[in-house]
Amino acid sequence: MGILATYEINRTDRVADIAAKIALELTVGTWTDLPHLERQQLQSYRAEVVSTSHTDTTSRFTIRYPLDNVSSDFSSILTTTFGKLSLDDSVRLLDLELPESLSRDFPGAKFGVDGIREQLGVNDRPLVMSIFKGVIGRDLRFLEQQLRDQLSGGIDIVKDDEILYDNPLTPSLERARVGRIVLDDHYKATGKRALYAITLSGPVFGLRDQALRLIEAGATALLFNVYTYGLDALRELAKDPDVRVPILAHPAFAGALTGSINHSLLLGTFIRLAGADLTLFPSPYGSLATPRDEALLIRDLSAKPSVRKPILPVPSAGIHPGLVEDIIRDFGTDVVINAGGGIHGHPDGAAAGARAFRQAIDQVLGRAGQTDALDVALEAWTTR
Ligand code: 1AE
Repeated sequence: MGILATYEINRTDRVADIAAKIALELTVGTWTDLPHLERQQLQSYRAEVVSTSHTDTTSRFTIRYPLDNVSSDFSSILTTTFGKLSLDDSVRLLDLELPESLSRDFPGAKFGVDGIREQLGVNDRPLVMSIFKGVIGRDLRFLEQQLRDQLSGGIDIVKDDEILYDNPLTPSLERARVGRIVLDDHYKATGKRALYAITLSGPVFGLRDQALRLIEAGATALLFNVYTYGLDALRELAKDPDVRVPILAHPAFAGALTGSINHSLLLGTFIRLAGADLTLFPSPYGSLATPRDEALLIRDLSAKPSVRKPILPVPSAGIHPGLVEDIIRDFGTDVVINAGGGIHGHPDGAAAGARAFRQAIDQVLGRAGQTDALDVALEAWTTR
């Protein structure tokens, strides 16, 4: 029992000594001997090195931290395991494992893969998500039309851009209200359910109230910039029984941490522990690429058997219909294909952009169907 943290350092000599020193420092809190420290006192609190290994140039070691050293939240767990240590450029945090005894405080996603699929009534293909684009400086009427266009092309989930907060031209509560009308109209006309994730923003202590106001006003999902608010903010929202809509975790700002924490830990393990239903991350294909092995690890960590529900990986950024084959090959069908520019930049408009993605999925899954919108997209984005 305890928390297991695995680190990497850029050296291969004296690894056992260094690991033991780190374990002691992160128990005692300082670098030097303390006259008042007693062997007895440390016995049940002392972190211990459980393994070390090395390659030609780097070493790894795992330290187990007693549960008694932390409280049941990200803040204390991350401070104990990688607080001051994160400021040492030569050390990288690779992995963190919490014992199942903490699952009451880290219950994970409310909906997960099955819950989202059930809400959307889609079980046999990847989901398609699109992102509002170019909405800053435009009013609600513009936003409403963009939403209608995206849905009419067959989108399952529409999300706000992460840079669209509460603002005078398109206030979040109005987006929730208008969005719900559009989603309901779409359902009446097509029998197809869809979700619209609204950016949850504003003062940190008011997030819960704001989430409840948005849901009351009609929000069917929330987009949350988790690394600007903190993992515990997401965990509290996801755990809250009154926040009864799926939460999409956006990776904004996570890149500020990837210098010393792996992408897969930040955007896979932590996000699933914190309770998001979808985790967005840069795909391994675009210019903003996540290293391929790390992106595939996020896929595996999202689905890994656990007491927590599996969540949906959302490889994003620079996605266009020509990449659908790669995405399905690498991520399978329990994935969300997410595009902003790849929808709105379609030469025939957003509805055609959405249709192109649905047509690409049908083609890759070997289903017959039209390819008119797809052909135009491929011409635009794969032959340049
Ligand atoms: C990594 C998240 C991607 C995202 O939020 C976003 O807005 C992508 O936009 P496009 O698809 O690259 O235009």
